Amino acid sequence: MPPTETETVATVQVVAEEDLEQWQKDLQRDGFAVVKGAVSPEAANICAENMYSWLEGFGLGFDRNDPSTIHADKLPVINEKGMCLNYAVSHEEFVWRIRSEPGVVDAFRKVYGEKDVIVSFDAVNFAFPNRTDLPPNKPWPHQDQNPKKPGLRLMQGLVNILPNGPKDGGLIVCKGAHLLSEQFHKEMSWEDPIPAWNPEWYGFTERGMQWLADHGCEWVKVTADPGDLLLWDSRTPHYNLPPEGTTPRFCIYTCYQPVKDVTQEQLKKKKAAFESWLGTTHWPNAQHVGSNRATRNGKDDFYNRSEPINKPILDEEAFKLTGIPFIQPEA
Ligand SMILES: O=C(O)CCC(=O)C(=O)O
Ligand SMILES: [Fe+2]
Repeated sequence: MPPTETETVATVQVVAEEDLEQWQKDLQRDGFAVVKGAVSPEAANICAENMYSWLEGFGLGFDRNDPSTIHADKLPVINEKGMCLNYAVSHEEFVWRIRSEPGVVDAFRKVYGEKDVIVSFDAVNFAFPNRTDLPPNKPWPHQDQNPKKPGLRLMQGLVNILPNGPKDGGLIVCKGAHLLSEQFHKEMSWEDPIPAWNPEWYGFTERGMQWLADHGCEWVKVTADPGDLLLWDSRTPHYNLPPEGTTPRFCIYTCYQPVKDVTQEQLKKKKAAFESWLGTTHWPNAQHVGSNRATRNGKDDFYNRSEPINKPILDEEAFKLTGIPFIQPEA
């Protein structure tokens, strides 16, 4: 079934300007922001250890202390963008721990002005430097929102896990372009779009990039410490850069949506995804549900698995983030 469109509408936050924290002001003005220390450095460090152990646990030969083992043959399938999408990784305990960190969830509650939010069952990023065994990670500027649906509809997020300086790869955003998004899509609608795999996606062409430059928008590589939460408006053009030094770039994608923007049908789809340990995109409303089948050299990966190795233990608050408790009993 192709991914469906979502029914969410723009969410307007009614908070007086003087009550906003600095990062909220940055987010409104620039289309991105960093919430420093949303997760403690200790918790980020535990997550890093778990992420390395998870990779080593495949028994394919990857060893965190031996950079020569950074090779596709010795790792689960990770694409050139650093994304690992299968193997039920979206539901590993280390991922859920980050997703349910109060500093992360509360930032989204503030953004939306809503207490009841649900989380995406998103991918994880393991980007290692010097990956000559993979195709190059060429720029892939895009927005994760249907260009025909203007307004703020989704805030995206990721928790940065390792030190991430200017040369360490990771998120790069087009500053302020979220505010020009509607104008951009009106003026560029004549152009043949890059085929979109999902209606909630739009790829910027060279002409689109020129438009952004002509309108004074600059691209900014976001830097962060372990435990920082990076937020960006889904209308903000963005992609990620490969790390150029010796430090890998690890992150956990964490996107939340107000429950009120999600239909009962979508919540039921979400429940089914949770019960089968499947992932979604950044959209928490499960407009697209993925699979746990990675392919290696064109065949199903022998190392595929359909359950997380360490299943998450969700308390009441964390379980609410699945959306399941918001499903109304049938009349
Ligand atoms: O890895 C990143 O920083 C960004 C990836 C991306 O495009 C996204 O999460 O929407
Ligand atoms: Fe994206």
